[in-house]
Amino acid sequence: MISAFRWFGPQDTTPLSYLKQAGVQSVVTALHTVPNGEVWTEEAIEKVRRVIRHEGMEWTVTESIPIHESIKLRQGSYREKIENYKRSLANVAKAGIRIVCYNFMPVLDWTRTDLYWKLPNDSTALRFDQVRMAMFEHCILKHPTAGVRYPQAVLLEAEEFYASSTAHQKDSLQNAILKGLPGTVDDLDLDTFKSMLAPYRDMTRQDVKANFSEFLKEIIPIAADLDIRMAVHPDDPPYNILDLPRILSTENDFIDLTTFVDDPANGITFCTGSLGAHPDNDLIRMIERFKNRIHFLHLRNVRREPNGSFYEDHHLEGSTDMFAVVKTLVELENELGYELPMRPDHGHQMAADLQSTTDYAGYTYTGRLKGLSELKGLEFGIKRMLRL
Ligand code: CS2
Ligand code: MN
Repeated sequence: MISAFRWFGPQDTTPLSYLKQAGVQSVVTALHTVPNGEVWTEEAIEKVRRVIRHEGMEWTVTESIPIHESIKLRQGSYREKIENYKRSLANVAKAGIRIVCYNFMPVLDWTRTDLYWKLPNDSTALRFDQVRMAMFEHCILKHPTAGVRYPQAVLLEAEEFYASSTAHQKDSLQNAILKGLPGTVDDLDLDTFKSMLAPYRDMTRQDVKANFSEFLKEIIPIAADLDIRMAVHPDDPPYNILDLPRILSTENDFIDLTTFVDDPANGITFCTGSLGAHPDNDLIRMIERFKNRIHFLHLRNVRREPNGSFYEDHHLEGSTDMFAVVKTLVELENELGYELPMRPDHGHQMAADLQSTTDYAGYTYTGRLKGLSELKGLEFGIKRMLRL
């Protein structure tokens, strides 16, 4: 596994020198200041690439070139946005960047109800809580279908929770869910958010899948010609929320992906944190099935709870057997004859992180450094054990 780390560009509070000191070879970044849907120019890409090179590392993975909502909906300016996407891909390829991560989640990227949830050791983690999500949808947003989508017991608990929450607690829940992610969506207010949900009201999963398939049919041949591997990121959480159709949550969804366009350039970001939040996903079987479609690794562990809630546990602890995952990946790399870039996906807020503020929840330096070290140590031991 090639040590990779996400960096949010020159505005990131974590300097590149910290990545270098952590043994990072592969920097994962994007042009975070370019609005979603616009073309990434050669000059702008080159500028960032040069800064990374100057520190002795390479920009090898783009995460993400975001997909404009009009493409997911296949409405409005989607034609122009697809053309822009193709141009961005061509420019990225010119800079020698060959892996492009993206996602196809309507409206939101990953979603959590708590960004600073206290762990027993006083560090904090990201958490998705079913009852708090129901409270947001049913009591704050007043989503028209929340009352029928959630079990009655969950709704009752959510209502009680809402009644006993302070204004500050309600605000922080709303902010956690609507938290804009760097380079993907902006921070949203409730009304804007409602207007973004509206176009999906009558769309089914099949509709969004069809739009995804159309997008792939246009993009993958171009990516293949440019020697770019597209790596779609799974939904997070891997099921529908807010009645929005999510289409990349399970093994069957990824089988569909591979059949839409049967080309290795049409690949996957294997994110164990996102996929692992669904109890039916057998991660080992998925690695073995998708093999050369896996172009980029996000390793992270979640601890699932019986009602669908989960939190981000230590990288080697939680509901996913990380030993089995890393062993299978090491074997896969051995079979493929090349290594995959792997970044620790999120980290706890701990130690020095507790004193500094980061704009990017989950992207603390020390927490991710701990994750990277543990994962690389695990890989080291497995390789020795397998005599590789
Ligand atoms: C990331 C995602 O922070 C994360 O969980 O894995 O935000 C990811 O960058 C996007 O979904 C990929 O487009
Ligand atoms: Mn991920």
